[in-house]
Amino acid sequence: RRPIITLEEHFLSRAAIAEPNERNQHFKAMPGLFDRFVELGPLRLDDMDAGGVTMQVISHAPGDLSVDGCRACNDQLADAVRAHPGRFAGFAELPMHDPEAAAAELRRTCSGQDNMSFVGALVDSHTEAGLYYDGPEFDALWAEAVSLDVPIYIHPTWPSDQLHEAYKAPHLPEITTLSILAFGFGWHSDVAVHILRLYASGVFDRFPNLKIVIGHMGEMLPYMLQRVERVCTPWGKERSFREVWDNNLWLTTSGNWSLDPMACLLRNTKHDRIMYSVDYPFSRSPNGLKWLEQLEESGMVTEEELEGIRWKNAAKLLKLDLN
Ligand code: GRE
Ligand code: ZN
Repeated sequence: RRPIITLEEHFLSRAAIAEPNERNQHFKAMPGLFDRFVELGPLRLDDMDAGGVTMQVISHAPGDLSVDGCRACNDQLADAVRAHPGRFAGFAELPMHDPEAAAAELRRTCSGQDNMSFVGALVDSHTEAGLYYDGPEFDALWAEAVSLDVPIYIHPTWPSDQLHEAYKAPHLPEITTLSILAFGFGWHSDVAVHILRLYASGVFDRFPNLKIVIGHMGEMLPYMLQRVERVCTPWGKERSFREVWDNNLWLTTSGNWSLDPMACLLRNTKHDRIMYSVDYPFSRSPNGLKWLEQLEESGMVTEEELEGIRWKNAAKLLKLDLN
């Protein structure tokens, strides 16, 4: 069978369950999710096998963890990666409310110390307090990522209190508000806005080799790319948004099983930037496989491009050797 690597695959750590965080309650309320979420063994491997997935790059779920919580979470994940070589790899969880500690944890998990060999980090799009990462205090983290040559995956997270307050519709049930504000739409556009903030703040001028990954077919940016390029020109950065798009950003398909956004992506994004991902356990590998088959049948990509999307682009970015 041809290989598949997926890289937006989540788990919920023992540390997260131990730290009081009301957002974990959202996960408990999702039917059939919790058992698969906390597990790093047979249920996950069965789903991978059913969907033809060779290797999952596993990361934590959204929700800020303390500095100690992140360490414990990463230690738990590292054990699972060591127990399943060739099937599991790891993205670190970082305490983004403390950028220096986040940089230190990236170094600990990705530099081969402590018997760990993570391939990057996946971080929430903002801290629980609503802080984005475009301030100079995050330069220490970007510098560390560049020096280790590992990507940082920016993943949606639950709306901050400010966002929730601004967008809530008081006449709608809370779950409806949340689905509009979070997984149905809002947290995707929030990641897109975050990328624009990083660009406008000159992060990619200061760190021209920084590698950022975003999921869900590019979090709406491909659809808006031409307008962003036009409107962002006066921001006066050394590099255009297009240069950043082509050189600093990678995209995954995570749980977005339609060929429509893919058609847009294939038209305006370099094909070696596109990487297949499932978004387990929120989405299941067999559903992703069906989508991959539709993509193949559609004739939208060549055989070689399909291999890139299935695993080669990820293997190159993450320096993964499947054998
Ligand atoms: C995701 O990771 O994409 C996700 C969550 C929580 C709910 C739905 C969802 O983290 O898609
Ligand atoms: Zn996800």
